[in-house]
Amino acid sequence: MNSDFVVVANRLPVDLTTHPDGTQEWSPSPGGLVTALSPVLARHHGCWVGWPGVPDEAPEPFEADGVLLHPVTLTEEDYQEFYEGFSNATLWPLYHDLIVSPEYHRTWWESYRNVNHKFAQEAAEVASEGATVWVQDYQLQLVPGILRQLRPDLKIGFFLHIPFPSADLFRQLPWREELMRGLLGADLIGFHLEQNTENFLSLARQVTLTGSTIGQPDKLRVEGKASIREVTAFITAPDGRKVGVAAFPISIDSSEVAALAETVEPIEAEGTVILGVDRLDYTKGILQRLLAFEELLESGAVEASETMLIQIATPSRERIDQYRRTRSQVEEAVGRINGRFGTVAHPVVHYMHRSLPKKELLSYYKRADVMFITAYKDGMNLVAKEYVACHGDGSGALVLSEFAGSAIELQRAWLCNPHDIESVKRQLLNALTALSTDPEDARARMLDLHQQVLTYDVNEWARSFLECLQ
Ligand code: ADQ
Repeated sequence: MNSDFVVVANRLPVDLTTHPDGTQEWSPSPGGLVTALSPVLARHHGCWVGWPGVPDEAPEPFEADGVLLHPVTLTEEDYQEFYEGFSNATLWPLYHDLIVSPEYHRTWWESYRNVNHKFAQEAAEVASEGATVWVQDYQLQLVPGILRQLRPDLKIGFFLHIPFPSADLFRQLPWREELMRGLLGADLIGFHLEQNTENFLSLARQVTLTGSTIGQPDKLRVEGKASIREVTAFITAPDGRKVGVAAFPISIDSSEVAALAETVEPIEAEGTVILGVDRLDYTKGILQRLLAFEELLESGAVEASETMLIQIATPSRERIDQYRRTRSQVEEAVGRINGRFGTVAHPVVHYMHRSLPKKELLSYYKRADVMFITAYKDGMNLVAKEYVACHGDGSGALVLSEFAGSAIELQRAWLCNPHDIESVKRQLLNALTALSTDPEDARARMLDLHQQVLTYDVNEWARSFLECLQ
């Protein structure tokens, strides 16, 4: 069956469960993106093209919650070179402003190109004549260009979920022209922020694509400037098409999260609760957060017997060296801080290295007096929005890195610079102090943030992108 609306993403929204008797079953794994796109997928006989998450598995296309799921098979080698290698050890650090050094390997790039071909071919097969195809994220930046060649009839959108770096950084990439050409296969390219969009436009002004036929030889024509949820900037692609570029800040299904939060009890905990929730990734600044907390305990500004920091860290990309290193640094710091300030009855840091069911996560958000987010760099950071969505009563406080995309919208959070430990300590203390000495101000801040998150939800994100694409 062919579809009028196709989503292409690295992962299919499914998990493979193995039962005790050895039988296996695919079950839907709902996330923000699925929630946002489900209504559109349902309306248009939609199809989701993606990798099911297990190397060398080749399940037949199947239906889940009314959406046709079309698996792309990745071999173990693809997984290592395309996913762990080029996507997560080259592009991820490059796009997050070199928090660690990107590795450039020609074999990884070849694998990235091959896998992008696979995805594009599968999408070309399932899309009906004139269909809309929405390609997601940094793992698939060549797909728009390949798909355009295979199927010039399609309307193609691309959205990047991570930051787009400054042109100076991007220009390091040995394969920058081909990657740029891949992206320019889309009709509309979306980023979270105006800043990401400006970075991309500035790059387009600099980069030379061999074989270009417009304007000055080999130079791209760039018009207009970045804007949010409307397209006022265009790049003329080498084949003469105008490609729209704009910012569409992603969000969560805010009213659903708020409603679900109403149904859960906050976790039971004594004293003041400070909470961190992240994938265990070096971009999230978890170690820096622990160090700031440790210094506050040391100086006596925060009282160990009355405070706890709960850090929930989802295991992530565990075979990549930098991730292993980050994990051991975090765990060492947790051990040291508890060794110095904890008691048997009260470990001052509670650390969980696992993923929690959504409802359970919400019970932590609800209880937390302060949500503590110190990412060095983050495309958006949905955790900040989830926390705010759970505090419609005005309780709680948000300490947020100014380098998280969400800081642009959540200006009334206690914004900190994670590279400056004094700034992190100061804003955590300011948040704690406001809760006890100026609760009215703290409440007004949280209600403002809540209003913002409820107004611009993930449905608004999908609607505005798709409307612009049409
Ligand atoms: P991530 O880097 O994964 O996403 P984030 O936006 O915070 O970062 O989303 C994480 C999601 O995972 C949240 O929905 C959160 O609830 C969930 N999560 C985190 N820890 C969990 C745990 N222990 N148990 C269960 N769930 C947990 C990338 C980009 C971001 C961008 C998003 C969306 O890096 O910058 O905001 O995509 O575009």
